[in-house]
Amino acid sequence: MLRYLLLALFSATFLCPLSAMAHFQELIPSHDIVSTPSESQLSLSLKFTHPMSQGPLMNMARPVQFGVVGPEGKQDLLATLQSQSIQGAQTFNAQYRIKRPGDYLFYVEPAAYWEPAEGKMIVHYTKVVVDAFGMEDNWDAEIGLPVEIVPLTRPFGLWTGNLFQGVVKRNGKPVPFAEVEVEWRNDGSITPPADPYITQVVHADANGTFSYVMPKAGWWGFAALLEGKKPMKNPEGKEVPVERGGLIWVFTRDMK
Ligand SMILES: [Cu+2]
Repeated sequence: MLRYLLLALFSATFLCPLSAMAHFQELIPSHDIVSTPSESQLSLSLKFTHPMSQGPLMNMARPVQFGVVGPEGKQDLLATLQSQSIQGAQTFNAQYRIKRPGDYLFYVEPAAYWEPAEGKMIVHYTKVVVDAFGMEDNWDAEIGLPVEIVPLTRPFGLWTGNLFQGVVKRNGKPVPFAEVEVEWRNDGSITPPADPYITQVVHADANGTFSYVMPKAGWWGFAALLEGKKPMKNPEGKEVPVERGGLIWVFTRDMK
């Protein structure tokens, strides 16, 4: 009996319902734009979840890389990660103080996640750009992640209804016709009328460029999903395919 209870609990916590298959690594800063010194103490939240469905959370092991590319160059911030358990899943938080004007590209390479429901390992290289004190000088920089979305649209200061465009790159080269999943980070105000509304899907064009108009205020996650060229071992030691995703998060505000 206990065994079944534990199994049920485990499934509820760590397996994903079929209607919420799109996993998104979240990397959400407390401010997307820093304009006053009081906003310069950022906190960043790292969760592996289903943003439009508001969960469930998947367990994150300690990330492989976490850092920022900013006016002082590249900084390793792995040691600043604080782990936190929410609904039985591990998540992370970090604090970062912005000291100089410029664009700060925060990024994470999470540990590979085993998704039994899809029979694959998942690695979502994720970034978010915070602009400080109006410098706007480096938002289109490439961090050099194995899969990365390079924004063509400046990824901050966006209105609701703006078009977001980016180029999907693998090892620095555009990926023609790459699939990009898009989700809005639901605050509870939207109930998707049917499953296809949970995750929007667009393809890049022949040059690897994709476009999406964001219809609501809040955080939008763009996930370019590529199949890794080499398999990876799952926790049982079996070779399985790897989903290598490149994600970027952008924030929109209503014009009012
Ligand atoms: Cu999931």
